[in-house]
Amino acid sequence: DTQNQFDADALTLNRFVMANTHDHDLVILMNAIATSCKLITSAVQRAGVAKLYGLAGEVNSTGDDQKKLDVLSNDMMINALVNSGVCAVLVSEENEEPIIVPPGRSGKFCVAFDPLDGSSNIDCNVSVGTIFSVYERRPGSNGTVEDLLRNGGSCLCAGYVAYSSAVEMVFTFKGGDVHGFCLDSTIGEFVHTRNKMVFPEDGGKRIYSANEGNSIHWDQPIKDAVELFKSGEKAYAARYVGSMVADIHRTILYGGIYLYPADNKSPKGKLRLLYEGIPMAMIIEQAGGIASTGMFEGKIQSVIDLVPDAIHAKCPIIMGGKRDVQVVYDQYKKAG
Ligand code: AHM
Ligand code: MG
Repeated sequence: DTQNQFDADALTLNRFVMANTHDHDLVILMNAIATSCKLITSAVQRAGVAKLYGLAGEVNSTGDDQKKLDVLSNDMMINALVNSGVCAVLVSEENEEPIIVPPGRSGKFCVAFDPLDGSSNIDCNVSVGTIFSVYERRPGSNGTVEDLLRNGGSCLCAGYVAYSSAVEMVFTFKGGDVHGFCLDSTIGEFVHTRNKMVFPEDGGKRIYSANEGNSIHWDQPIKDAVELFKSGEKAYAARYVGSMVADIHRTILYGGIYLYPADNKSPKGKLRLLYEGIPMAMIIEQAGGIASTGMFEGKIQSVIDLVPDAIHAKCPIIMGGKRDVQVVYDQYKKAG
């Protein structure tokens, strides 16, 4: 059997988006996002030779401003999105304030993103990622942050890109299936490689993923759940990259659970609701998993239902397959 390496009918991301929406502006938007992710790929892969490591704001020996990779990635995304002509408001992890696109170039979409997530991994070439979520302006609005401060049910589509041993985008439209696209560097396109991604039926590999260095600060139910994972008949493996995109990607593909819970130092956890929690929750749930913040006042709270009260609001995260998230819920129920 010879393998044909050339697909005369490649399903590129662009073609996939065109086939699945009648909205031409959304095709333009996704094209701009894909282009910025290709630029970020180039910057990540050339970071060493291009001297992109280190702190922003430093001046290098030749007197040029050194740009930290995450600042550069942010500029790449903002420039692509502003000039796409289809965006009204941008919220980036890197910008304290929202970016309101000037009227001449303004369009109907509002995009929240973390251009290069996993900051602690950037300078040692460990996997990093981009996360994004897309909303539409509310009727009558010219584009304000209020268009983004809505629950995840208003999110039109969401995705992440893992810059890793391969570069892969995982993307979903609201209510749709989850699809994977690998960047084929020989043609410079994201090509469809995973159809309808779903959590392993039986829960998959027994893996828990959390920064256990924080465990003394965790709530008792989280401590108990992790203890159960470790002491059960089939002990769980610990896997934690420290880049949300990489940890979530593995969790969907192999199974398991990812936690960045609230603790007594950070009552809302660490991760940001708008451009980390909601897009990942949408992807996880549409792949058949559960994305929760935990249990409050006897009720299970899902990430998707939360309304951010500020663009950089945080939320606790407990995401994964049903088998494993249920273990956490059970500990909350026990604790009452
Ligand atoms: P960042 O936005 O500063 O990169 O922080 C987000 C990252 C996530 O990718 C990751 O899951 C988490 O922070 C890791 O945090 P910690 O280093 O506390 O374990
Ligand atoms: Mg981040």
